[in-house]
Amino acid sequence: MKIVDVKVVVTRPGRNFVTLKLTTDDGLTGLGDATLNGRELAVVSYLRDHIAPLLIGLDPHRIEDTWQYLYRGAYWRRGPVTMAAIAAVDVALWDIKGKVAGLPLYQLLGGASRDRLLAYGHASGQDTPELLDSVRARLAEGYRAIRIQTGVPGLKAVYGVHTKGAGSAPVPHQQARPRVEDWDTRSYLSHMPGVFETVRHEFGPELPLLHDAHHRLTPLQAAQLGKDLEPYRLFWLEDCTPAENQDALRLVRQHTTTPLAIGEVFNTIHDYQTLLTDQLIDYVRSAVTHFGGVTPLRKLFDLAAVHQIKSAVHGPEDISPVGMAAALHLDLAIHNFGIQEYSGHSPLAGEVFQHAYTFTDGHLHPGEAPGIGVDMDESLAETYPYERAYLPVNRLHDGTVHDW
Ligand code: GCO
Ligand code: MG
Repeated sequence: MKIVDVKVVVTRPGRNFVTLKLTTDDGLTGLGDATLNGRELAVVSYLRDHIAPLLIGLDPHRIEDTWQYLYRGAYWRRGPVTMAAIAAVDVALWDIKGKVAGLPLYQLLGGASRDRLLAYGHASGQDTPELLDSVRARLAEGYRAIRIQTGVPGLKAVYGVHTKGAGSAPVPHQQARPRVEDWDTRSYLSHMPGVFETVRHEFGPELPLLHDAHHRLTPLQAAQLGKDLEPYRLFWLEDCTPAENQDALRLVRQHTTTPLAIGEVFNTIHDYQTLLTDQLIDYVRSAVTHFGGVTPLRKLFDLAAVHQIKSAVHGPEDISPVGMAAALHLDLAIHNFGIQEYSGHSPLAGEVFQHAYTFTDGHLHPGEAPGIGVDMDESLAETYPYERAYLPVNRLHDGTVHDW
């Protein structure tokens, strides 16, 4: 079998997605997600200009070999653009292999290790009453685990928090120029424990609660927050410090028993090395889409398992249904599954990408369709052209740029 066609589709059914489609001489097709939110076209060029010419004529069954060929062959390794492009190829090849076998991808990865996958959803509010309403709404949708984010007194806009009165419609974070949000760590640190106290009081001790600090804290501030939140038994505190410095987590770890999750911006196993071998975290957050695909993420999860660390694949709306499907097959197959982030997608995205995976009673399942189980309606995709959309930036009150 040979790859005879390579196509990159950019579409915006509500938000931008980049999808790779490979076709074989047998007429089989495979899809891969290559969406890098806010920098989408860089990956499109990497795929169209530098990867597509290499794929024509290759045997699609040689997944590991193709991965190594693209990773090592480029000489310039790692980085989100490179790894998103390689991820799309890897997932498309797994999709084809599943279709040849007539099996869903999770069967090729060893078969199911569980019946269903616990998902967590997002609740947020400008203030605590609005947050409580949002938690109620997620519970009504079936979620059994919930990430809570809230506005902070004195701050105009905090990433991940919905606009007042907008129900579940997100703040338009992504605009033609980056939206400027504001930040003050002291106000945030003094506000959060009270928020968790109220949420625990309202919903009881059993509901798994998560929180994302989105890389905004120093190790000392993160250690303080982790300690202050201990009474509320978080499922995890996510991305408490900037991700580049693995050793930052050591200080946090030494001072708090709040579980720690990190890794959505990592793109190779090397970014995790100290975190895993020194057991400085509890959950790894990388997405199939940004980590070079199913092949390397499987290796990461296996190394994490040795250190009693679990999976928690990144699953915001900017991971397309193609990337989400690939994650769910891997989640189902590995032993050390922890939880899966899931916010769903807009109805428009659901029309462009029809998928076999399901969300029922707060749990996901990848479905039984061969391969990853996603079909793309290309003519519909063409009717939603790309629009430039930046993520926000954050500034302190004196104007200094800060992590958002
Ligand atoms: C999460 C994330 C996302 C990212 C987004 C950036 O935990 O879901 O932090 O909301 O910010 O994926 O594109
Ligand atoms: Mg996050």
